Amino acid sequence: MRGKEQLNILLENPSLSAEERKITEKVLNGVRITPEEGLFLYEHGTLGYLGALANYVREHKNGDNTYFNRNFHIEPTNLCVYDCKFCSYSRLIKQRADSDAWTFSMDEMFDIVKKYDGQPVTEVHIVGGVLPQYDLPFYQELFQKIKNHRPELHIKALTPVEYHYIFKKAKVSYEEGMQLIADAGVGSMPGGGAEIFDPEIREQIAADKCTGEQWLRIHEIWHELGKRSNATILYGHIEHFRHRIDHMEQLRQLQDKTGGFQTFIPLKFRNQDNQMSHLPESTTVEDLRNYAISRIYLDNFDHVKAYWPMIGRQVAQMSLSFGVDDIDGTIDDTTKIYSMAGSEEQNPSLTTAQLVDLIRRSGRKPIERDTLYNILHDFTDTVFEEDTQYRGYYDLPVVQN
Ligand code: V47
Ligand code: SF4
Repeated sequence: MRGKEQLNILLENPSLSAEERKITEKVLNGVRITPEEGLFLYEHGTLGYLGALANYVREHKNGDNTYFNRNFHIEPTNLCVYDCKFCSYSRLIKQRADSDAWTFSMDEMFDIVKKYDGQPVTEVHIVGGVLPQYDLPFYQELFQKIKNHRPELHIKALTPVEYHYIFKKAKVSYEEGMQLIADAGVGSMPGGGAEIFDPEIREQIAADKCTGEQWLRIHEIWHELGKRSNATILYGHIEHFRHRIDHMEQLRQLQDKTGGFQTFIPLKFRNQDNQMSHLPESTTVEDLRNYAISRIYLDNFDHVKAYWPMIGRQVAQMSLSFGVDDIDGTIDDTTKIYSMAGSEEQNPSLTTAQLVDLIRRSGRKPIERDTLYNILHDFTDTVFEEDTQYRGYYDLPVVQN
């Protein structure tokens, strides 16, 4: 495998420092790195060095497989009772008359689901702002309606931010609430709302919503029900490297306990039209370094995802050489969170042919998965009739059969 050869070449390099050599040998032997070593990587790891380590881990776990799915989003509302400083998407309830505010009714959300009847999507991702009318009975009814209509569609819905709020309002415990949600048909939980667990940073950027501890507890209960979920980090704002390590350490420990996390999704802070717009965004080099360190640090996570509507399809493509093995889905222009925050992707939508092309032109294998990473189709040798408008950035020859 290329990754192993890269690491062996690295170890022959006489200019490798003693610390770099120690970490390289650990990674090669599948030994977990410590928080101090993680911090060393953030402070001293060059892009080339981190890429070699992360690519080894990626290929060891997933070979060249690069996963994607066919999905769409429903964002019930962009009004929110919370006021996260990084959020470009939400409007406070008092701004409900603004022309860019929306609140979908149950029927409107159900109409979005029906729009995909007969189309080969496998997942609906539901997440949005937090409002009192979207309470536990409302969501139970919505999920049941979707399941009755299309039982095989996987519902990936809501985060501990919403669950904490709706369970408190309904006066049910987290345990009771998560059971009710599972009974209503939710298949898995997306990774949002994690932001940064450190209480001091969290207080400054996302005061009032569920704490880091509560976020982790709700995932733990969900995993105990035999369900799977994702985890995110929001990085590149006021946090320091030590906060990123602390965040990943807490996830790594919970994963040791439950094994219920599937994917880690680093989310780059985007600075357009929010209360933290004065902060510069992280550079592409830092984004790639961050993907790589996440891949090296989270040795018990199977997958690392680059969410292309947030990072842009070019960097998503590059990230496949820095530990990433998943680039999310076709989306079909159904999410506004990142276009409103300044992403290069203003109307995020890729056809299956475009996604496949993007992955193949990075020299990897495009694999369609379902939400739980069951392989649905290997597109490595598929020739599409559709002429993809999109042209790859690494002009590797497209595999033909
Ligand atoms: O929790 C909001 C983030 C998250 C900004 O699980 C921002 O498969 C950067 O979690 N800059 C929601 N980030 C999205 C999310 C997600 C997305 C795709 C797939 C999955 C999955 C999960 O978006 C929020 C918050 O951390 N966010 N505003 C911003 N300005
Ligand atoms: Fe509300 Fe989520 Fe935006 Fe925070 S990030 S204000 S919880 S929509």
